[in-house]
Amino acid sequence: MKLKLYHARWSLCSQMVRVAMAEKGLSYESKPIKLCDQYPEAENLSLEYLAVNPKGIVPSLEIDGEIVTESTNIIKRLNELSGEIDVDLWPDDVDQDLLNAWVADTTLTDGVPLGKTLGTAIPPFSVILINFMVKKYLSFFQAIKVYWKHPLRDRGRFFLIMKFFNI
Ligand SMILES: N[C@@H](CCC(=O)N[C@@H](CS)C(=O)NCC(=O)O)C(=O)O
Repeated sequence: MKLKLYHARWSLCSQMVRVAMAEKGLSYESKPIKLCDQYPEAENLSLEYLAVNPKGIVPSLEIDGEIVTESTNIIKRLNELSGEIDVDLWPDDVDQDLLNAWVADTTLTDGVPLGKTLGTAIPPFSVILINFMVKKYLSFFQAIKVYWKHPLRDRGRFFLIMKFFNI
């Protein structure tokens, strides 16, 4: 079985998946993606990466050619695979509605307003770091490009605002 993980070093969502893979003892090909908030290359907005994940976000996992996106989906899917370590990351002997609700509450979920759940309360803290990176590493033109190209319109707007203001 061939696993390829598209991820970014500072990304918490990527980190969740990296931890899950380490816990299962699964080895994988690592494909670091230079995110548009820090790198002018903005690899997450490249045509090549958008073909993998049309939202232009990480992580994404390729399992023998099949693409799985969204950290929680990825972890659920990873649990079906056998690695070197026999561990159950998504137990089915517990109330699934409760488990799903708990996971939804602690995950960064698109469409949920920031601060509404525990998971969406985390980004406002990392905003300071992202704001710093955007100001330091993105030129004016790159910030405009991100604004135009980002498939998640809110994020494109957010990065552009960060270039000029402190949030
Ligand atoms: N709900 C998604 C969120 C993924 C996400 O927002 N990833 C961030 C890094 S933590 C990202 O790709 N940011 C780059 C961008 O928005 O341009 C998941 O859990 O996988």
